[in-house]
Amino acid sequence: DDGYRLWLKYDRIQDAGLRKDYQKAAGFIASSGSSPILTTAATELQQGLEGLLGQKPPLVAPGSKTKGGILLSVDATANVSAGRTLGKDGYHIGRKNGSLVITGTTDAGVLYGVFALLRQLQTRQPLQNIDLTSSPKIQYRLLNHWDNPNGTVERGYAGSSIWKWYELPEHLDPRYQDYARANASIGINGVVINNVNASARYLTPEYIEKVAALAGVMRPYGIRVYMSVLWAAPKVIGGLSTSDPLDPKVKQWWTDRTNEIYRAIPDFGGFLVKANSEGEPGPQDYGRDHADGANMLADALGQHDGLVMWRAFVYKANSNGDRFKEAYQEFKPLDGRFKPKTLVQVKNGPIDFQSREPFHPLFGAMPRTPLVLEVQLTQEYLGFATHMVYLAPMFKETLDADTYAKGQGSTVAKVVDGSVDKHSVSGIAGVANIGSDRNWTGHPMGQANWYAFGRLAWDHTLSAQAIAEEWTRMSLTNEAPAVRTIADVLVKSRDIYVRYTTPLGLHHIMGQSIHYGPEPWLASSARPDWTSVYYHKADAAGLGFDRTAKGSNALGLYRPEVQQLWNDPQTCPPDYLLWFHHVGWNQQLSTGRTLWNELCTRYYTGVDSVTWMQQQWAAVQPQVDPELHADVTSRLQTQHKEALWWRDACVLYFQTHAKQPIPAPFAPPTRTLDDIKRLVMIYQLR
Ligand code: BDP
Repeated sequence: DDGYRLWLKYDRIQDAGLRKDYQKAAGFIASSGSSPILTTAATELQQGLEGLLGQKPPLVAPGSKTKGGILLSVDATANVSAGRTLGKDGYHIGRKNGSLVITGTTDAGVLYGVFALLRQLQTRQPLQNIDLTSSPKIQYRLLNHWDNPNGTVERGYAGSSIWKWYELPEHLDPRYQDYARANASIGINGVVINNVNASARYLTPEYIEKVAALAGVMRPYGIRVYMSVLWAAPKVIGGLSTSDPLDPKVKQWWTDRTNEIYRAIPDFGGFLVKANSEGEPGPQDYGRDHADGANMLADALGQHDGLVMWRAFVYKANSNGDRFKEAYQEFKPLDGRFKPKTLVQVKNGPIDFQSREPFHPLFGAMPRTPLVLEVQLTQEYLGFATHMVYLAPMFKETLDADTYAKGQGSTVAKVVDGSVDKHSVSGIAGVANIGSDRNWTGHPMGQANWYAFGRLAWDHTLSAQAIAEEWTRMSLTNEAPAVRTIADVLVKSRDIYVRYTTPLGLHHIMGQSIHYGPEPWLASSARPDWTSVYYHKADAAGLGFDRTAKGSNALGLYRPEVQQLWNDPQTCPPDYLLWFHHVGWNQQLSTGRTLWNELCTRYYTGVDSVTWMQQQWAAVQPQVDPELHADVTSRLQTQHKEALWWRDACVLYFQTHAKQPIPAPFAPPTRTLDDIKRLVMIYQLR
């Protein structure tokens, strides 16, 4: 198994009895319509069932048969029962007159219902009394590709881009369709095709035609395409002397471009913008603000059914404050200024996709603006495609965090799904971990992160554990003990990664620029907030960034209830401790150990836990495809080697400040800090 088929393997069900039961329920497929999406739904169902059951149910005309088959129907007003209404794109799967009926409120709802039914079979669930209702909690569920026109992928670790721009629009790689299927199967309904550090190319007629060709592949799967746009495009390709959003010529240019896009792609999704961030141009270059820029684009979209997603990932050049606070300071005052259909896209945490961050303080702070939650599936700071890190627990940590914006229970999830502030649009974005590698994600287990993102975008109340089990059953094995073992490893993997890299709330101490491996000693860079010492603040007294009122007071950006959670070093959960406090080396923590001892304990047990992961993985070898199993085994070896690298680098470096021995029972590293610095240097040679 080379992993290409992802979680849509549809291998024949081995249990003959079960297969018979399913076959009885799937004698034929009748669809009430023939729109492109409904056609996809029927074909997907037919193909999936053929694989799983070994026989292909015929497609029959509606009404020609009633018993023992599967009926697909659209009913915009479908109400399942009192209190269980279906939302837009929702579905119900039930039984009626001896057949299974999949009802969607839209064509896409039927397609999602089809994949849900297939999932039941793939995970071996009974169909007798099936009565399943589900509607997406978030409306726009998007992948963000950081793909460049030359085929490279920013922060991509799974080969190059899947988009072959030079071959488009004439040649359509069959892979595009497989990509669309995979997304539709987990409810993803939008794709931003290019890097936020955007090229102006996509706005030219030549590239619009190419994007339109991709949109044509996505459309029958209920997926719309979006573009990241370069703010300076009017100057770069439009021949204008300015890109000032209030300049009439600039407005006209964007309006014309937008109309041109909609002529080619009538269901175009809209624009994603990174502006005045990390050197990208933006409205501030002309003395305007983010709202001026976003609103101008919203005007350009006019009557078209499209969105503007404006990113809040900003931190000013030469700021000498705390980077943690910058997006908040720039965006909070703009709340209420954004036009309808303009959303602000906010990363899960205030710094940048670290392995653990407190939730971004903008969540709950901009009640008049719909906020898109942006998470990262590509493991930029989490070991690329070599470390096994299942991200659902991390996404859940953010989604379940309580902002207290409208009292207790105002979780980030409810801010994002619009229920806290009664927004009618809602969105979530995952920065894709997909590339041209045969198995799509490099690390075979990285597929679980793509899968989990889609499932949580659809329903953020699902548990990380349940998603891990479901994915494992669909992708690796259906044997219960092995499923339990693998899901257990997955669910614990993120905490393990945190332990051997950045325990206790340490953050941003990784290799400069490359963001791989440890570099806690990094003290000079183009900006102070690109160094490590800026974030860990190790000195003779202790470790950690004081963000209380005595320090940067970033904590003050949160509601009092949240502040209370993190304000006191004695009661602050250890996982967040060094995010908010500078703690003495000998200070006793709630764990009963001193900071120094706890730090060492976490680094050492983190590495031991990777050994445990290796053992667990070895134990499921009989149940997993040999090629796939061997692939993960080898990656776990690298992970173990690099966990040791992280551990030794960090304990040896922090020891130069703490000036204490490695506590028993742990054995001090056998290599020196200089040995490790050399390793890091090798990875940074050009
Ligand atoms: C950082 C990445 C950088 C991205 C940036 C962003 O290092 O490559 O361009 O985020 O999100 O994490 O814009």
